[in-house]
Amino acid sequence: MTDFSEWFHNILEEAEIIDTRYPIKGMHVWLPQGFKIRKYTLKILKEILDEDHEEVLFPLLIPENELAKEAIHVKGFETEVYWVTHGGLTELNEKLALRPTSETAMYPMFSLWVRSHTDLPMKFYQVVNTFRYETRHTRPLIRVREITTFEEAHTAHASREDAAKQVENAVEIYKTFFNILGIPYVVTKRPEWDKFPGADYTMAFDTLLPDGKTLQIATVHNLGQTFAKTFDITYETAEGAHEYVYQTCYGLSDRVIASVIGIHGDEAGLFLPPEIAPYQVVIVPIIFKKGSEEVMEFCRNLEKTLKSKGIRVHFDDRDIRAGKKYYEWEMRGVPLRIDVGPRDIANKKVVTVRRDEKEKEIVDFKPENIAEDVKSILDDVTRNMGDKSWKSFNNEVRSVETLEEASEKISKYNGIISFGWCGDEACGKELEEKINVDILGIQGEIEDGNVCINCGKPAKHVALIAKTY
Ligand code: PR8
Repeated sequence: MTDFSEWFHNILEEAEIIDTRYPIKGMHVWLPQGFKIRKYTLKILKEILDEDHEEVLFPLLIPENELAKEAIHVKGFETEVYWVTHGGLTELNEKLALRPTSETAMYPMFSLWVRSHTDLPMKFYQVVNTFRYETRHTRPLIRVREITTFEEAHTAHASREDAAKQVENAVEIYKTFFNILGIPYVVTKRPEWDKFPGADYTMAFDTLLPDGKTLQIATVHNLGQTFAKTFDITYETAEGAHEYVYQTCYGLSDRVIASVIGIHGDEAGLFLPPEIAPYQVVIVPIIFKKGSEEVMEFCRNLEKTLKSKGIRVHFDDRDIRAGKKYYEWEMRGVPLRIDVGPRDIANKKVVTVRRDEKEKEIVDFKPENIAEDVKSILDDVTRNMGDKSWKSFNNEVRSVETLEEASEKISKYNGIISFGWCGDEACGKELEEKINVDILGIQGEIEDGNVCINCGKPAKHVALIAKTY
């Protein structure tokens, strides 16, 4: 892929994922193909969250006085909020914000709902659209002004320890989710100056797009008691005392779909993990004049059999060249193709072609086994996609000993650089400026004896830097 940005825009259009021609900057239309990918992606995420969260749905509008209550939070979002000022011709008494995120919509209600320690923990999530007037360069699915697929979870707990545990749980939830999609990531604790407005600390997931720049694909925030104090969310302990709750929130967005597209795609186009592919299998008849009805009939039956076993399959019976069909389904990312010709039927075989391996494979055709055979190939495709993407991701994470080395590696390859850092804010910001990168965050403690690559003082953490989206 020579120019990722160009490739990405082309594929969104060619594979009919979204239409970017909507006449508002940063707002796009999901087309049927894209919408299906989005739907199946959300299905996976919801299944994981539903295990111990309740799904809810809050209003889109937030009164100005609620949004303004949490000073640090509102400061962080003040340049990004869209305002509703009129109802028809009437100017509203109070401006209403289009939610940029829903803390200030939800927490006044949490204050009404949380009563006793028996109400805790409380874990809610919603998938909604949020609006952020982004001033940086917008890009479809990557930096949008209407985030159409904003999954946000909000939890309340009785103790600091429980909230910290929930942060770890949420990190595990997102790991499970990204692993299913074969999206590789690093998890870091964001530096103080880059944490969520109002949070005690922020854990973030970053992946790498093919141009070597990182994309933040999910964040998990420990909110401590900041919002609980602002919105008066208290509970009665077993002993009858009244305490503020501890809170966390975590979320992700359309960027997940951008990552799936970017990470697995190639020169031939999209390559979708079977779990989220609108069609997991496409059947292509190879017909010559003679015996063509027999082939069509066989394909129809095969489609029926696979469908009845829950496989998303499509029989492409259009009267066009098979080669054209191959090209088109490959571009649309279908993970598995099955070709059927008269000779195959006679030999009780079908030909399978995986999107990740161009060689054909001859599979024995037994009607009672074929669905299982196909499922096992699809599972193998999923595994292979994850192995491949992690392997190339790991190759792009480089450890350095000096600032010069960091600078050289970044300008040569981009990617992620790991190094020893003292943890000091002024030093971190200086380093970012010197070599024009962002500190993603810290990954943990470092062995004694290491020094900070910027200031030379003892290093406290392993930190990561990258060029970021
Ligand atoms: C929260 N509150 O809001 P966060 N376009 C696409 N994706 C975006 C954009 C954008 N303009 N801005 C952010 N994201 C917390 C947690 C409720 C849930 C994605 O956190 O502001 C990023 O992947 O960090 C980000 O990690 C995620 O939304 C959550 O946004």
